[in-house]
Amino acid sequence: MKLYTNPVSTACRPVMQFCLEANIDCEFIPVDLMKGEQRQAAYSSMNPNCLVPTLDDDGFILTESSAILKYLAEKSNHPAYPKDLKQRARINELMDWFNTGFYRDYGYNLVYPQLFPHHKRRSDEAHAGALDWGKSKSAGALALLDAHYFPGPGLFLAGFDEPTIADYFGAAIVTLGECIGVGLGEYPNITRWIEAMRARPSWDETYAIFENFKASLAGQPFETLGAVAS
Ligand SMILES: N[C@@H](CCC(=O)N[C@@H](CS)C(=O)NCC(=O)O)C(=O)O
Repeated sequence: MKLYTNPVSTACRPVMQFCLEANIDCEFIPVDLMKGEQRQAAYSSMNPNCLVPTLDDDGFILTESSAILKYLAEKSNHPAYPKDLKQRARINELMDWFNTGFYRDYGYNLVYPQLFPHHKRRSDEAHAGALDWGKSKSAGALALLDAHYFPGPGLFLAGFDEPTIADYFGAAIVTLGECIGVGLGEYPNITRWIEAMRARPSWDETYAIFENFKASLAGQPFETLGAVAS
């Protein structure tokens, strides 16, 4: 199998981390987003969205990180995507919550408009409005995540003892906020969870390039939220 990917990408890191931890035989093929390789015909013929990641499983092409994680976990019969109907439904619920709810407000209204010129809104007023929306909705969602989605006894989402694919997926989105200095100190359950995810054997390898990217942003005056963990 081949995964067309870029480790700076929030959508790619969960898939890469899961492949490494599940020992999935998958070659990572880098796609240079800065050079626009995602828009060149060789890539867009596989993924007409011109976005990473894309999986090629012996000619079966699959896009969308959430769908790729589910496919890989199912194909490898991995417990990170349990067979039990209700457990699986809970994991799907969490992945949808992150992907269609939290990420929209946090990524596309708070983090990305401050990092990438093509995400900046067209007027100062519209830009400030987006950031206000992003801050208020994201703060509400983080509080909800902290209060409701770690019922225990396990450290991971939905109370699992070991990470599921929802954890790989959600942790990449939550830690994206570190680029703009988001502090999670007021959310004890999220803080413990992110610490547990950072302690995973493949975290450092998966997140090394992202850490470099974060370091390159240090000292910039971002609009952010939250208290730094003490
Ligand atoms: N819903 C897609 C989102 C993929 C996505 O937005 N990828 C970004 C990187 S995080 C990308 O390829 N950006 C390149 C561009 O915008 O040209 C997924 O989960 O796979």
